[in-house]
Amino acid sequence: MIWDRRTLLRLAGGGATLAALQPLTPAWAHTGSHGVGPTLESLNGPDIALTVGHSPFRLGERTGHAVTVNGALPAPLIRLREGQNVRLSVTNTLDEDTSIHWHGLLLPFQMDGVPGISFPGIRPRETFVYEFPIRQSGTYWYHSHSGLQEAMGHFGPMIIDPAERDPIAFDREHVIVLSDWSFLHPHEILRRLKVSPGYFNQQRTTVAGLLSGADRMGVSERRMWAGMRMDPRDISDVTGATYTYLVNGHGPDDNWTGIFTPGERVRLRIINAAAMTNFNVRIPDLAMTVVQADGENVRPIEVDEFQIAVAETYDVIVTPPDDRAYTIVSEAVDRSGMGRATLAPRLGMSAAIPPVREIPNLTMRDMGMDMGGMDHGAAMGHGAMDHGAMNMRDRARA
Ligand SMILES: [Cu+2]
Repeated sequence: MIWDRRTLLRLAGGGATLAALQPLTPAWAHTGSHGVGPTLESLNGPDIALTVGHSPFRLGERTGHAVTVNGALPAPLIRLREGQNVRLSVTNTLDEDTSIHWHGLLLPFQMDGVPGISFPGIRPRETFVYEFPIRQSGTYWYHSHSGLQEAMGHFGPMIIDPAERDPIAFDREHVIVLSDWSFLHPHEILRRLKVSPGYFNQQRTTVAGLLSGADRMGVSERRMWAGMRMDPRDISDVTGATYTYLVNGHGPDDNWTGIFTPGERVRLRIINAAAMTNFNVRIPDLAMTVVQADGENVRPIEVDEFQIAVAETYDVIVTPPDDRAYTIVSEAVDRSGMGRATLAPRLGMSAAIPPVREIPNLTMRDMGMDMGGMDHGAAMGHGAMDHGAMNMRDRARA
């Protein structure tokens, strides 16, 4: 986790000046939010201080407004150990209430961080101290449960190491936080959706698409969807039309890179902290073995790709055999864009980036006309349509 700093120190010790260092540091060292470099800041111990506030957020040439924790998007990695006690002091420097919900953690309800339900929320310029024992292990995350702050960057990863030896063997790990960023304020996104539910959907079926065959749909099927006044490509409400899909707070062009040595077992802790986006995750030419889902170890299952719904976490093991780069692709389920990062033996490498695939047409099954119906994700109010992920998890847990 300290790889980059160590390298920079070594370079600096070798007599390189800061000016000379500048071009050596990759794009993601200069973009994103202040304070987030190649690795996420890690906070541990029994006492952790978090400050919620406003931060500028840079993506390409544009700078937007983010709500952050300790100035970072994603928020710092909180790393704890099963069996410890933790005190998390959260100070609110915003002009509105805030909160932190510890997603997936078993804790006394007063510490759950849902305003109006488990506590009153954290008023401007107040500090709230969360304190609870850590009774589990695994990959989790935390986020605001106030207003639309989570959509503006108020989320971060949390890892709890097991009290005993970890049954999952790995030589190295990377935390991969997926999210969706828009320069539109989430209130404005919501307003446009209320005016027109399909506002951000630029991939709807059309008469031209029907006639040319581009919609991959016959007249009778098309008529059926029209009869329901629905579109078979109504997959995501908010899309790549406004979103840039981020990996650890960095856009596709920034090429966030995780380092490996060929032959190592690398554990990727993948967290979907997006506000609205479900992703299909794959690493072309590299099989992934899912070993944990939502913090629970599962019987390992090898996959080429998996779907991760909003708020889910999956841990996978990859063993990149060769001295080459691999692209981590997190493609939005509606194929309106993708997040992209790289696994490589050294910085500055990249692999081929596959094009975004063709948008699928929904079927009656997706509409819940089939036995399955709504799934956990939707029932929890965290988003829709994670059949793929659920199917895979059912298999993994079987
Ligand atoms: Cu949550």
